[in-house]
Amino acid sequence: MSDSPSKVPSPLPGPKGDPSGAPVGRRVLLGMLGLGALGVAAGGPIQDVVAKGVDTVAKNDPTGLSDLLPGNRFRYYTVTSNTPEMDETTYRLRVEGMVDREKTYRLSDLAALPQTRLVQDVQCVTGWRVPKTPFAGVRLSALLDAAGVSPEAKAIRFRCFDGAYTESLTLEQARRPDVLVATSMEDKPVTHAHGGPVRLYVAPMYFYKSAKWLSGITVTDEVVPGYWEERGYDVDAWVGRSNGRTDAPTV
Ligand SMILES: Nc1nc2c(c(=O)[nH]1)N[C@H]1C(S)=C(S)[C@@H](COP(=O)(O)O)O[C@H]1N2
Ligand SMILES: [Mo]
Repeated sequence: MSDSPSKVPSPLPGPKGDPSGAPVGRRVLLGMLGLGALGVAAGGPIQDVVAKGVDTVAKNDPTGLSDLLPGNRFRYYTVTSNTPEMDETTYRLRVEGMVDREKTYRLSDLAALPQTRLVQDVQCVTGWRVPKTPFAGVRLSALLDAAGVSPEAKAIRFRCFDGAYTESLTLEQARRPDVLVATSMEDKPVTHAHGGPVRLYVAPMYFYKSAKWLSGITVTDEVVPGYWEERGYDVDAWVGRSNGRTDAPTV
């Protein structure tokens, strides 16, 4: 069962709580656990401490830092305790809302569409960055065009099969050529941990916009703030131009 998001206490005082503009909760907690210097610590002699710290974080940090593998460049985030696994036979992506033609895609349908590959840095809002990460898949704009978006539509709401996470984009943002419905990450199928088989990839924005385990794309007439956006992060999450950190260490 998924944790209900309403039961998760809000970890973030929001930007107004910190004059530097950086979200506070997770950063302070990581600092207390000595995880701030993790880029240095991972793989080093204090691995055990780090592992214990991660365990503590996983239990006490509702921001959902669930796993952090030394040697792996990514940190894994989830706001739920478990998420079902989906594959070729079970996975479905629903496109609906203010469109002429609602449609349900299987993985094979997505694979049959024109593919786009992008290589840019991944940047998490809490200050870690993974340089030059390839993502590939179908442009979100292609799925919107296929659906025929209503002229009154203004925004997109994304749903995830973890049952809890949501995200949002304006229609204009969603139509950018660097926004993908991604089926590949680091030139391999997106793994379950990274939100596979299909995740959103919003290249110009902080990584929280890139919803994992994507299951629904609803065209709406207004932006509905997503999971982290209800908890203090900017809806317009442009890297370097919103309330995330820009002084990110590389991990
Ligand atoms: N469904 C879902 N998508 C999500 C999240 C999440 O908790 N659940 N976390 C977001 C955040 S804050 C980040 S940094 C990235 C992490 O992606 P990764 O686990 O592949 O590193 O996923 C984003 N998408
Ligand atoms: Mo993040």
